[in-house]
Amino acid sequence: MRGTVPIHPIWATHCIAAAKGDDAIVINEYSLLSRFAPFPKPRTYFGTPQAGGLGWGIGTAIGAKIAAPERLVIAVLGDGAYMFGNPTAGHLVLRALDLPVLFIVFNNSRWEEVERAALSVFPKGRAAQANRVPVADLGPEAHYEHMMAVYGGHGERVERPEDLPGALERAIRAVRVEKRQALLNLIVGHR
Ligand SMILES: Cc1ncc(C[n+]2csc(CCOP(=O)(O)OP(=O)(O)O)c2C)c(N)n1
Repeated sequence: MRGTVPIHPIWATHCIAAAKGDDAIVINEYSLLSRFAPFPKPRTYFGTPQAGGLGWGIGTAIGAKIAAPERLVIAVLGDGAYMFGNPTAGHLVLRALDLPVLFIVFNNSRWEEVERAALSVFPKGRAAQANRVPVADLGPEAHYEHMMAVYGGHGERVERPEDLPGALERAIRAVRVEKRQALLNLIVGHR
């Protein structure tokens, strides 16, 4: 997994688990593969509730940071989940309150979950014959790291798996030491 390009979500999960520390609060809207990330301390991991519609993650991360401003809060989001979470408002609020959160966007330029559902129901349908599945396609690829230029944060795009540990270290330093929000735009492949 560690050499796979685009970055494999298992490698990304492994690197996040290694970098976050035991006390961090992780808000996971789908993309972190939690079976590959141990959470030894209670109340450090929050996944999407059954009632949650897409877009739950950003607001939840803001709430967690307000509740525990001294803790590192990491929001792991798919690009679809990020987009649905009203990111411009979310980043603005964090900046206004001076509460930095680390956002890690697993950017596969698609709603993979929707793609998977369509193909499982219609394995020989039109979607299966398309290079890019209609309705699930979020391309062309977006440069979400630039959102941080708008809101005074630290943004990086990560394409190579070997660059991820260093990028996580820099982003966590930006949040913890510089007190700036941060966003890593990880270009990832299929789960
Ligand atoms: C309000 C709302 N609309 C649609 C859905 C259906 N839905 C479930 S997962 C998903 C796509 C998530 O995309 P992304 O966050 O990019 O993760 P990926 O599936 O690509 O890993 C969608 C649209 C939903 N859960 N809630």
